[in-house]
Amino acid sequence: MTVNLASKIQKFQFKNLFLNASGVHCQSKEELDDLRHDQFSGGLVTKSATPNSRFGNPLPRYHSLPAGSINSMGLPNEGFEFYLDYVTHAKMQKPMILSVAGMSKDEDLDLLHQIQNSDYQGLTELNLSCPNVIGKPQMAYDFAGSDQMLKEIFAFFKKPLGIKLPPYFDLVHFDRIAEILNQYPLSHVNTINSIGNGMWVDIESEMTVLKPKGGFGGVGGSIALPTALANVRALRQRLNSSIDIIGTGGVTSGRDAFAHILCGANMVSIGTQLYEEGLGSFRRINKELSEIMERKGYHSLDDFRGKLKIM
Ligand code: OXC
Repeated sequence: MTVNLASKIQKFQFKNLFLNASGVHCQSKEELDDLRHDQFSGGLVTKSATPNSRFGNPLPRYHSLPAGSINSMGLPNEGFEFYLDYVTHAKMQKPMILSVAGMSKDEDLDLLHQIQNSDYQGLTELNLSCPNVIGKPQMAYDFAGSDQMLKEIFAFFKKPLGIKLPPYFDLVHFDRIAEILNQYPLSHVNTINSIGNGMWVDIESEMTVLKPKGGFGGVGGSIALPTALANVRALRQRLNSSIDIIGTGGVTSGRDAFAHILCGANMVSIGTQLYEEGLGSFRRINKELSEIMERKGYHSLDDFRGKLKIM
């Protein structure tokens, strides 16, 4: 039996459901080219672009944990023009998502104006949830502010636009954010960004493992899987069916990807595991997911997407 891992966001067809998580292996031209040519990833997401190139936070700013990672990169990137040019002109092997993150609401609006006025016709994703920029709160935790911002954005932005969300932890917050997002013609939400402002301590040196922000950083990898699954599930239950979901967080195997799809994910992205294992993770996780589907007699993702059973 052959299984089909094809999926889509709106009209954009991906030959399989796997993406890199924004931030991992997607900053330089070489990294983006690697992803574009990799036959086991379905699409790619760029590093979140800020108006100008940035070095990001001081090093060390990434640390592997026993079951995941903690980072405080601080949006190092080549600047908006570089990424807009890449996604507009690179010979397409697969659909690409342009991720953007201004340092303020005005910068977000300005970046989106530039995309609206450009030749780019693909998917854009506004990152409202980076936990690591000093002095910049995670916008998507400000419900009224996010609502107002989306209102201003959709007054002029007519291209496909999704947003990257932080994890929510209270059912009331799922209700609130979904109620806001459902008012707007979003192409998708990408959930979750790393779990913000965690801490890891090296007891020998009695020091934090990260330098920026006094050692606080975003937690990802296996540790984040239960939170990611809950966010995918809770949002799928609440969002309009017209809004697709990219499940991000804690995917290290085909089993984890299968769980994300059962919770309702249309696409699945791989962050910490891609960083730790490299591009080969796409091939392995593809194979593992296909084997699970074969064993269960599923031909396509639609056979089980969102069909999580409750005990
Ligand atoms: N989430 C982001 O949105 N950005 C990066 N890290 C993270 O966990 C970063 O650049 O800090």
